[in-house]
Amino acid sequence: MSLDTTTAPAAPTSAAADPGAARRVRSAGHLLIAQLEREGVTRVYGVPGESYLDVLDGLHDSSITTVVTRHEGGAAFMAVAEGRLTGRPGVAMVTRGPGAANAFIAVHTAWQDATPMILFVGLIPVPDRGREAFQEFDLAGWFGSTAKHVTTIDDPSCAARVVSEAVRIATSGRPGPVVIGLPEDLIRRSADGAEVVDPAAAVRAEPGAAAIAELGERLGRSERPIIIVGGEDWAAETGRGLAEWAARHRIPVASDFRAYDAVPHGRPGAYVGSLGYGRSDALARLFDESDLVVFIGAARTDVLSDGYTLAQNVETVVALASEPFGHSGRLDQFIATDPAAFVRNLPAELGRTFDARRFAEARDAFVRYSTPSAGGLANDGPYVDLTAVMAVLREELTDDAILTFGAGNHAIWPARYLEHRKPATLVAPRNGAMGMGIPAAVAASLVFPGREVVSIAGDGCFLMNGQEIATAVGYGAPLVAVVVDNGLYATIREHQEAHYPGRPSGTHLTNPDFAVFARAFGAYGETVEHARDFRDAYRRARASGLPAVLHLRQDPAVRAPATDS
Ligand SMILES: Cc1ncc(C[n+]2csc(CCOP(=O)(O)OP(=O)(O)O)c2C)c(N)n1
Ligand SMILES: [Mg+2]
Repeated sequence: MSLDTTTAPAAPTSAAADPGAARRVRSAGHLLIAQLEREGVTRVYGVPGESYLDVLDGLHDSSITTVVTRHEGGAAFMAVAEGRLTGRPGVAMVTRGPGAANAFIAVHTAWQDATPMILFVGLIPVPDRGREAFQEFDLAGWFGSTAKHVTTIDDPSCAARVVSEAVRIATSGRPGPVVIGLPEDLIRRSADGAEVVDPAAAVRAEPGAAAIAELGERLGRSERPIIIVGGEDWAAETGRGLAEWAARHRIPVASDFRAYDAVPHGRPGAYVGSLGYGRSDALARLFDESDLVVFIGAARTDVLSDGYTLAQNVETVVALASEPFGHSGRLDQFIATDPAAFVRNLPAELGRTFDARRFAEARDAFVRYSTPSAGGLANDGPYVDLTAVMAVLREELTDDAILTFGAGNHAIWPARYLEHRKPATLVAPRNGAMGMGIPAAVAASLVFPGREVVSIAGDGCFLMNGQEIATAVGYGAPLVAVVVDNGLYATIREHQEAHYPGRPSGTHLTNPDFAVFARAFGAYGETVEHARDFRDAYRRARASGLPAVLHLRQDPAVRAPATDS
């Protein structure tokens, strides 16, 4: 244990001589780490700073693994990914102004995506506050509108309580990020004998019988209901249970943007696709023409409703663990519940079924839309057909393979064509943050060693945090990154072509050789020239046991497959 002898009481020479000594002299920084251990945290991600040395010192003798990353954006995205995959807050640690600024993108992601995370930020010493001290910044001013809670440990004896409350706040109700400031001088001080506290359980909301009865009445009156799922907390039995219930009653189940893994895509066959960017026209119509929408863990946001246009005035029930944040348009009933409790409380039988033809057509449309053509496997040209690659990946991926991506057109292919059979198999930012895919894949691989982890990355997205391949190599995280190199920020180029035809501006990229780049990090790197070579390349990448990058050149003229044609 390290002590700041200027601030901690002098320790007796032998703990045996004074058994209470170890307790009394524990610093706030060390107590904070002990509380994280008590909360079950096994891993933290971070870039060090001199502002939180005592916390780093506390990690030295702890059971917690410190994953040292190359950029705070990488660290904080890894924490978000861990939160998404486990339902427990992922933890990141960064230094003051510059470090906090780098981590900001992931806090915004956790905020908009409702994902539990805790960000610790080293701060300047208390006496220096308000003096434009080196790297000083306003923690609450920066994060106040983008976190569920922002606080600073200003009393060393409160360190454990603050950490425990952060876990509860991050996981209860609508999950989200909590930011905790650590003044450099304060965390070195003695915690004054304060001890770890019992971990606080997340608070869960159960739907009342009256709410379920009212929902039953609404379903009784409805002819064309649809269920839309989203958010966190979809355990396997919850997703499967809902899908089976919906299939029995012939109610189609769609998902929110990037919540594709909430219910199984295959049997029992209730899933009809995802709304949001890349959605099919058939699904948008089904949603718009429904007469009752039941949201579970989701709300009618702009992304899900094509910019506040779809199904705005349809009878609507929202079942959510907290207030219907971001909901637009009509709202007839709000049920405070997490998805598991909601599904558990559904009446086993409604005593009726809905239009079997509507249900079957919606399902057929989904199957058609989500089945990739393997035709591109025959192509000989200089570019790789990504749809054919998806056809191969669909066959290669195991049931519990974890898929990650950031943002860009390349993400439309896996979203459309790759199946999710189990929950917690997708990490992708609902706030559209580029640069999440690679750190998310690193975290996924560390949290679930042995599981297959694949990231589909654009050439733009990959190099926003692609340096975390070094972290993957350093910690042994054998993810496979498929880099789609089209020499463009193609998503934005596509918008330009629509709104400013013939005037491309600021959307081209000059790329490295991504396979060589990977090898320079000690990872496996290979360029795949043709789609038909992808399967073997993928198997070689997996067999290498290393983090791997497969580099694919995509025709820059190809646009995202986001139409029903
Ligand atoms: C951090 C961040 N910066 C900028 C954007 C705006 N943006 C959205 S998609 C995109 C282009 C993505 O390029 P790439 O990863 O190469 O994918 P492509 O569209 O070419 O498939 C940009 C710049 C964003 N969503 N996130
Ligand atoms: Mg690109």
